[in-house]
Amino acid sequence: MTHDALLDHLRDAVGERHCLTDAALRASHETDWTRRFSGSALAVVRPGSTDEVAAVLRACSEAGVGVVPQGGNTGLVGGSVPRGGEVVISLLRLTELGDVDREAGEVTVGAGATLASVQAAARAAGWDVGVDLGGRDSATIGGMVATNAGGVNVLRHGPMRRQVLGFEAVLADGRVLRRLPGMPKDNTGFDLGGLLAGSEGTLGVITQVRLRLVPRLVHRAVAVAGFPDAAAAVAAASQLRREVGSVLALELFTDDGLALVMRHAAVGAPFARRLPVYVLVEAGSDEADPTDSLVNALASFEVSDAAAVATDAAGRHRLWQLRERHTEAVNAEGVPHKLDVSVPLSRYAEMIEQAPSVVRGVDPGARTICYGHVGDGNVHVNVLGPLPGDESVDDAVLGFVLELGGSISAEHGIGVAKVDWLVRDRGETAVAAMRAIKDAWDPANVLNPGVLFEP
Ligand code: FAD
Ligand code: 2HG
Ligand code: ZN
Repeated sequence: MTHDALLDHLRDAVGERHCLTDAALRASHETDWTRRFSGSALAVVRPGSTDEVAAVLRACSEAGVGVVPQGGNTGLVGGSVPRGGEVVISLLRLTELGDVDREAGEVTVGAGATLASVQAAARAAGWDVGVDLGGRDSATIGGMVATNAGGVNVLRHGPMRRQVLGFEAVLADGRVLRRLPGMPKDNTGFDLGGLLAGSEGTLGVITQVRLRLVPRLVHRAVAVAGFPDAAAAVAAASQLRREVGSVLALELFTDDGLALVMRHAAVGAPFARRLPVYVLVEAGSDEADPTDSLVNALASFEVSDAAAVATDAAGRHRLWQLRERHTEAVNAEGVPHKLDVSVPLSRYAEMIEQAPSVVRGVDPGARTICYGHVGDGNVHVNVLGPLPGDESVDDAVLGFVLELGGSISAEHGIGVAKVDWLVRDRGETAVAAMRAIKDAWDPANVLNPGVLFEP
């Protein structure tokens, strides 16, 4: 099939208005959030139903043209944008929110619904979504399942895969896999929803998700405390986890990152004294107020004058901004190399302290800013300076992570950014097993070619 014939099929499938070929209209779909990854698409299509998604996939399969699924385009490993010549299938019109099942604590949502919209619906019904992350206003549930997103509450509720009870997805050849609503107990062979979680658009296009919800918390308290070094901060985080039973989030950032956030996000310091490393902790409960146990635990830290606690919504939000706005503050300084990794907790402080010198070892002029979810052993190493295509700092940091016994991707996935590293982390046999699944589900490699595996 020629490209012109394919475009005719795509217009028939989704309607002329939703098949974008004009360069200006395609542009926002062709560059990722970091601006490190971009490519041009043959077209961007915006189907409005599962049937239209299926028609798009059938046409692209027949034409032998690759398809890049895209939700909110907040992914940080380059998997949501074209490499050159593919059709981008944007799921942003699939925003339907089903009624929240108040008894079961479950809801079925369209893949294009944003996390914030689902949180609002769940909260209005006395429930909440188990995963929360800074990109909530744009990140979609489909994208979050596809990347198995983690975020700030993994400690309590696990990543996105754990929230999936049921799903609907379209395979590369247009066939529809559906297991809706899905049951909390469903031992009927392979967990296909679990397999789609973390498949990064390479196995199927997710069109609906049945989510398990978690109880909405009535009492919440947030604190930020400063420490003289990463080892003291990690030790304090462990202590908070042991002593404050209702810990929901444990985050870490450094004074370099705080300075960036204060510069770009117009947020004030949490307290007068500046220290090299900070821990943000949130505790939450639907029964008892956790403030006292949090304050008691903080009082035992050596640097007890460098702590701020907030219980009201505005104060909690202010403290959270210090951590959440790192991503945009880093972006405001340049095009970052983002290395989302995890290491055993016993090596976490070493990772935070050593990452800048590992980077300087290959690029003396580069700047390194580290922050992350210390409760999960997850560090976000952000490097500013190297050109987007220069992978030397990526290689140095990821090599160091493997030496520490960690994982080269904690929560953002592999995308196109870490394809070369997948086999070094998981080994030949595991990657061959993944490849066999990919070949069985998508033998012509239509779905997201170049993501997870070499094209
Ligand atoms: P996209 O970026 O559009 O796509 C991501 C991947 O999923 C791509 O490979 C794409 O092809 C695939 N995909 C998208 N939709 C579908 C679908 N319907 N079916 C099949 N495949 C699909 N991530 C975390 O894990 N934790 C965080 O704390 C976190 N915080 C963030 C904060 C900010 C400010 C930003 C910008 C990003 C953050 N992220 C975080 C990364 C990002 O938000 C997540 O990866 C999110 O899951 C991506 O959702 P999305 O809808 O934007 O997907
Ligand atoms: C976060 O935890 C996100 O803020 C983004 O996962 C991480 O900016 C990053 O590198
Ligand atoms: Zn993160």
